This record gives sequence, structure tokens and C-alpha cells, in this order.
Amino acid sequence: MTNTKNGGFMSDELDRVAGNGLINRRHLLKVGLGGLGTALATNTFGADAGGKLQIPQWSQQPGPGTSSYGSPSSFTGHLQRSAGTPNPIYPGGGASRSPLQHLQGTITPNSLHFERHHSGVPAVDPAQHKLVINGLVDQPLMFSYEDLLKYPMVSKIYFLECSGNSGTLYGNTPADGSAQSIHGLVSCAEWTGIPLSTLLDEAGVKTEAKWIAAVGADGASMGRSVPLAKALDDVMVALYQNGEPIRPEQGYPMRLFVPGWEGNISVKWLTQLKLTREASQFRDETSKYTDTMTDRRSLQFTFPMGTKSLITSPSGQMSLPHKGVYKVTGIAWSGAGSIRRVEVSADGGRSWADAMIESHQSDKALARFSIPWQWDGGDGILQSRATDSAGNIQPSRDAHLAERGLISFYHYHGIQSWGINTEGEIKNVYT
Ligand SMILES: Nc1nc2c(c(=O)[nH]1)N[C@H]1C(S)=C(S)[C@@H](COP(=O)(O)O)O[C@H]1N2
Ligand SMILES: [Mo]
Repeated sequence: MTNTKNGGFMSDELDRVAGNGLINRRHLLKVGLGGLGTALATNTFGADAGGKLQIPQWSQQPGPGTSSYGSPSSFTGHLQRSAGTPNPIYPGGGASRSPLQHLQGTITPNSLHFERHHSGVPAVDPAQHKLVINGLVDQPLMFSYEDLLKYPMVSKIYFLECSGNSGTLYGNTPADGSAQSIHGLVSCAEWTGIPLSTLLDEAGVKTEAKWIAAVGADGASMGRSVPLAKALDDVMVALYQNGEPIRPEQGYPMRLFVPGWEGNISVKWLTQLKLTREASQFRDETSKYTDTMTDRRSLQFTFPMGTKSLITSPSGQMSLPHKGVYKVTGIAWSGAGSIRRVEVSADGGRSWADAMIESHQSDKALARFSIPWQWDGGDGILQSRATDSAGNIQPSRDAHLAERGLISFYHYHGIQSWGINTEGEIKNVYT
């Protein structure tokens, strides 16, 4: 490896691992990126500087002191959720999306966690809120917020994804969108709460009970039916999100959290859990959140989210400022387990190379991947393809549509294609 004058490296010495410029994932570790930043050349700090070392203004006097509640840097104002236009006949309803293209790592800051509300955010007073467990139980129970805080809790990192995420990609023409506008209905947090099995044990579930009706305290009274087996497996009543009480937007003071399953079933502002023989057939599992297949029959209770990945940078509506080596990075997740492998292609799927997994690879959590890529100024199509611990491989868009048809809107998890033109402009494309 020879350093060039500008601190980069000769392109013909790069270890190419797939077509159109993909470079061995280990290169980023060894040499950093050529051509993106200003190199630490000897004449910046060295003896032949020929000028005075500049001491920045912020190093010349003390800054403000401590604060009681922190806020992000004023230089990160571009980190914003984006919301659609409100609908006057649907007050409080709508969604806001996480700015995936500006995030690194796997945890979504609470202020940027995506939101999906069917009837706005209720102002729930924890001192008056109650959680009831009733129906087919030996002993119906009612808990206050204070009661629940006394139980042992677990902390787990899980993604949450709305089943409507990426649904625009069912459309015939590729939407001109960004990672945020197309895929921003996924986020990931450390959720802390009480395993639902603990509370169900206390109530004593009768043998006839097979489902749990979970209902929220919002104006929509959103309800969903949870199969008992899942409820006893990894479902929790979550009270904390990334170390602070769950945000009002995420269900303060408590939400059901159903790992790996469509976001809608993680009922926010949770107020009732009723044990039943059958599913309750709530509005949100009959008219909505069912998937109509090509033969016009509808699938109901399609809970787990598919194996999915997405390059977040570079991505839609960004542009590459110059030829050179870029870090391609993105996120991957699966409702069926952990992420085992992510491959990246720069030539529209003709050849693939393994990306590096930069993060933990835990169950039903986002994973972060990266791979270096040299853009030589030509056309290209960047794609990523995830494999999970259950052996599921993320399908191409065509394979996904062949399976699900075009009537359904939910559970899109096909491979995302970002097309690059000779100007370096990046667009959502279909291959
Ligand atoms: N009570 C209640 N729970 C709810 C909703 C709601 O509107 N009301 N929205 C659901 C939907 S559709 C999704 S995708 C997730 C979104 O969770 P978030 O807003 O914390 O991201 O919450 C679910 N739980
Ligand atoms: Mo959703």
C-alpha cells in the first residue's frame, strides 16, 4: 500500500472484491478512506508549516457550564424526523420518520424514534393510569405505574418497524425518495420493562386462554390480539426506552413491546390485557393490517417482519461530490432472529461482496454494516442483501412482489436499489 501525495491510496492497489469498485471490507480498518477528508500531511502540523498554528475560538475561553437536561449540538440541526401532511378528518393521525441517512450505529435517539399514531399522543398522567389484566385468568389484577416499577425488569435492544414501512416500493414507478422518506418507519432502542410472563403468572392464565387482547388508552383505543405463546416468550410491558421513561410519542407511561413483529401490535399507552379464547378481531386486524394476495384472499396475523437491509449512506437524494473511495454503510434486521451476513453489490446484483458487520448481532435488533467502495465516475447500482440466523435471505424486489402481489401494501422487505449516475446523483430505482 503506497500513500499518494494527498494521503489516499492508489486505486490499482486496492483489493477489489466485487464488480464496479467494491473493496475488501478490511481496507477501512487499515488505511481509512482515500480522498474524503483532508489528509494529515506533514505540512499541516510539522516543522515546515510556514505559518502559525491556529487555535480555534472555542479553545480560547471557557464555555457555558453544566445544564440540567442536555440537548444535541447546535450543529446537528439537520437531524430531524420528517412527517407527512396532517389530514384534517383524521386528527392526530399520521407518522414521522427517522433520518436514517444521518445516523450511525444501531440505536435511534429517543427524539428521532419514528412515530405512528392513529389518534395523536394522549397526555397520560402516570398517577392516574391503570393497567388491567382480566378475562380468562384466575385472579384479575390492576396495576398502577408505581406498582409496576417494583417488578424486576429486563433490558433488551430491539428494532421496531411499522408494517407499512417501505410500502411505496409496491408502486409501479420508483418514488423519488430518501432513506428516511422511503424506509424511515424503523427504529431501534434499548427497551426496559417487565416480562409479560411475570404478570401473567401472577394473574394465573386459565388453560382455555389462547390469545391476549391488548388495548391502548389513546383516543383510537387501538387494540390488537397477541397469541399467548408469543406473549409468554419475549413480550414485555416496556417502561423505559434508552434509559429514560418511554417518551409520550412511544407510549408513556407504558407500552406493550412485541419483539420482531409488525409495529402495530406493540400497543402504546397500554391499559388492558384481556385473556381470550379467540383473537378479538379488532379494527386494526381486520380492515387494516391484513395483506390481500393476488387471488384476493387476505392473510391475517402476518406478524413477523421480514429479513431486510438497506444502505443508508450513500442513499437516495444524496450526491457523491467527487470520484474516490466512499464508505457504504447501512442497517439490517430480521423479525426471525439476528443478522448473520450482509452482502453489498455496486453493479445492480451481478456480483456481491461481504460487508463488515460493525455492531452487535443480537436477536431482533438492528445491525450496522459497512464496506468501502470506489466510485470511478460511472453509473452504478448499490444494493444490500441480508441473511438472518434462521437462514432467510432478503429477496429481490421481483421475488418479493411475486410472493406478495401488488394489492398488499404491508411487509415490504425487498432489496433496495440506489442508482448512481455519472453526475454522482443517487436515486431510488428498480432493476
Ligand atoms: N395505542 C396505540 N398503540 C399503537 C399505535 C397507536 O396509534 N395507538 N400505533 C401502532 C403502530 S401502527 C406502530 S407502527 C407503532 C409505532 O410505535 P412508535 O410510534 O413508538 O414508533 O405503535 C403501534 N401502537
Ligand atoms: Mo404501523
